[in-house]
Amino acid sequence: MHQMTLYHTPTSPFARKARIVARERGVIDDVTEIHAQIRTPQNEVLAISATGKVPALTVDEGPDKGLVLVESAMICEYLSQFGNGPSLAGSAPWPEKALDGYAHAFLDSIAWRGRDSRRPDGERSPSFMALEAERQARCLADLERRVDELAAAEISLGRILVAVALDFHLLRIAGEDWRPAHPRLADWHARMAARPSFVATTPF
Ligand SMILES: N[C@@H](CCC(=O)N[C@@H](CS)C(=O)NCC(=O)O)C(=O)O
Repeated sequence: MHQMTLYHTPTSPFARKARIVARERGVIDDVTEIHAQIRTPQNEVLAISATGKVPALTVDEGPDKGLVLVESAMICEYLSQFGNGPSLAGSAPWPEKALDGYAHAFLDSIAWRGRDSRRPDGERSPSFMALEAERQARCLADLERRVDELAAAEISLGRILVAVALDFHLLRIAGEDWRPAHPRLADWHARMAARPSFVATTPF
């Protein structure tokens, strides 16, 4: 018995990755999900981790009782020990790890740009946002070229994060739908987004 609590917000893409892994591995019934009030004094994560960040996972029963994990990669690796289905652990072969790292860099860029664009007037940095927009355009073009590689396996940690990042781009980068200019990537993304684990955690 491994009873766990997973702190998240419905829009956090990093937390969504962990929530999808819990579902794909079939361990979601052992996980209580808590919607945390991040960036407020009421943030529930502060009671278990000084980082205050989501995702955060506590192990409430079993041999690791008392363990507190932050960072989505670590949490996915922990969750992947349990359940069944394709391995979604960080100990995947190097090409899989490479895709996961790439997707993290792509997603970080979207998160930073999205955050900057929502700052009040006078606190935004147009040059920073332009640099991140260029990075995202390069990654989108690159991913469009790499669709055969993405489609070669049904699911993996890296593929989950690429698809989550593409969804997050649609959510946070208002007025820039990447799909028409990247039709093969859009088809692959639509198939990923239709998986029950994605539907159950959609931020839209
Ligand atoms: N590298 C971390 C990123 C986590 C992260 O940035 N989470 C954001 C939400 S998307 C957060 O909790 N922010 C709260 C804060 O900045 O106080 C991971 O992969 O888990």
